[in-house]
Amino acid sequence: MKLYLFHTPEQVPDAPAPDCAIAVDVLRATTTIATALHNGAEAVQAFSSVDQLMQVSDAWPAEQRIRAGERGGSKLEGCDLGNSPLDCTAEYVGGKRLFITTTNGTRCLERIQSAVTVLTAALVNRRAVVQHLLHTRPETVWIVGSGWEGTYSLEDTVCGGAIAYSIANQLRESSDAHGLGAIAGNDELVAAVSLYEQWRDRLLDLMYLASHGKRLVRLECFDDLKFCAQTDTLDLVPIQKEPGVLVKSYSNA
Ligand code: 3SL
Repeated sequence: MKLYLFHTPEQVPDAPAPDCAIAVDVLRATTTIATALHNGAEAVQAFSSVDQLMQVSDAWPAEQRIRAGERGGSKLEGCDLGNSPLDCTAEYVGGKRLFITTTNGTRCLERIQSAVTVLTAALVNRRAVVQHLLHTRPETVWIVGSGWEGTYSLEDTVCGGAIAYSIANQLRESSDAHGLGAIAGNDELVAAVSLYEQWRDRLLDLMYLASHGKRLVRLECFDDLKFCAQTDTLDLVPIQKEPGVLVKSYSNA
């Protein structure tokens, strides 16, 4: 298994699609997706375009759909929700399909949707994603940060580092490989592991340091930052079942 980290969807090469590609948007799209599926949403359908989301969701029974839309951190008019994972309670999303569009996260998903397997990861479901990778052993894995409009983001990189750190440790422990040296596909991945090692006990502090964290602080999303900074709290893996549609899988499925 070789892991490659790309900081933004723009950095993803035009190479043949990998066996597995993972979209990461810790603040907040992939945390929201994991939370909605954990709390019983039937599926999450992601769109980069608002118009397309409205068009497709219009064809869905109104009582079985929720529209979540965010741009620049704020809720879009005409949507039921913005992009706060805290709004995705079991009472609200249970049994429903969440149609979602966000500034960067859903665009990132679209960029990698032709990979053989497509997953989403956040800090909250890091362990489940790691277990899924160790169980399925894809040969090539791309971990793709959503960033912010083409630029690097600390929170996505630290999550990629957290995934790689855990895989390297577990392979080392079971002595069927040699840790990071055996799995690192590019320099970005090694740097991401160092970032995680430095901040692993202060992830909430890192969220506050991150430029998008500061944007969310300006919008007073303090509880969201706290929720998104938690590690290994949700035991599920969002997996693409058809382009743009994610359903719940578990780590050993
Ligand atoms: O960029 C995105 O896709 C969003 O997750 C941004 S926000 O956290 O909802 O502001």
